[in-house]
Amino acid sequence: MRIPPDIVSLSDYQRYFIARTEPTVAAYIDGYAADGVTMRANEQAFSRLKLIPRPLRCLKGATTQLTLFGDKIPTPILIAPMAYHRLVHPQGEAATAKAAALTGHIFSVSAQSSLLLEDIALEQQAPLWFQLYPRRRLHENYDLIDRAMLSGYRAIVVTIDAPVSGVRNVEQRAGFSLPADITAMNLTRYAPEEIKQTRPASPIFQGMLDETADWALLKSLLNYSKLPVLVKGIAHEDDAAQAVEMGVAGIIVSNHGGRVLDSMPASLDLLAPIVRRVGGEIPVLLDGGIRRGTDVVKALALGAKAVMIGRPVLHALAVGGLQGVVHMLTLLQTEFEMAMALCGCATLEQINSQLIWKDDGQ
Ligand code: FNR
Ligand code: LAC
Repeated sequence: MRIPPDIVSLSDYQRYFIARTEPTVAAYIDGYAADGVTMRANEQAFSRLKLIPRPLRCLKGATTQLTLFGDKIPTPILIAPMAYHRLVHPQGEAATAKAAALTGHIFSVSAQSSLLLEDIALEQQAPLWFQLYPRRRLHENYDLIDRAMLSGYRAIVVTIDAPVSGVRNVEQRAGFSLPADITAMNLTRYAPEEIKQTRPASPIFQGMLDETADWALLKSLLNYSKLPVLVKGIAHEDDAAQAVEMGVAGIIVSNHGGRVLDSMPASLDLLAPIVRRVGGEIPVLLDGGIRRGTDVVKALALGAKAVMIGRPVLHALAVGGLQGVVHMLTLLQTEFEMAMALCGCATLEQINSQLIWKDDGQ
């Protein structure tokens, strides 16, 4: 696939994605819950913060390298778990994994990937994490953890913020439904999760929520997994503290890209209290609205150890396949390195809250 020469930033990929993608699929991927209050807040939070650079510092030997759970990784920018990459490209997650391998980015594969987690892992060099939506039947969670471990995945991400999907009006208006040839391949071997609907007028409270994940289930997964377990979707500092007490290896501060509870604050705004409370004990990651290298600097300045990017990965996969994802990741990494250099930071440790402009006039 030829990449259009006027794609020079992540938003350019979004522009081409919207122009070229079937509208129902674009509605699913770029969609949000309800009115998009949270999704917009994610991006606005980044543009609201301003950076105050510190030139003339020594930049010799500058690097973006970090160590996460014992693995040395070249960049703090990770690929967030997203369902069904084959919606936008026939090679789906296999292409994304190859792009991750080529560029050294960790790729977090979704439980709802459109290829088997085992097949995605065949793109060996990619450092992979596996994301799990907790399932009602405990043994199925254990089976998924075993499968991920046997396939060489390095960590498990348990996503806790979506016991039900959000109010997906954008998808509904567009009439999105999953095409017949795309399924959550990892999950087809398990019996469908039955929804007991005892009172038709109340489908959510009387049916779907009877056996959703709770702290006890999280504890079971932590006891079972030999891989580090991160929890994705923590928003409150008390929950962060409880998760750390239980033994999670990391926390991903996230509002699911504004796709679940509309009216949540920007994920960037949720970050600082959580970092203050538990940042010294475990790595705290952040996702939601990262589109520029300066956004990565801002997230790290407020205490994130690393960040994840979501939609731009699917935009690039749709527009340019494997090369598109490599190109997009390279654009963001280059912007990040430029921003670090311009701010006077030679290492990730040097990115701190002193870089954030305190606008006393406001
Ligand atoms: C997601 N996200 C998501 N999260 C997760 O834990 N499991 C999943 O299967 C999915 N699926 C998914 C599909 C699509 C199409 C999108 C856009 C997102 C949420 C994702 O991991 C991440 O939290 C957000 O996408 C981050 O926000 P940005 O970067 O998209 O603004
Ligand atoms: C989504 C689900 C798959 O956000 O997490 O679409």
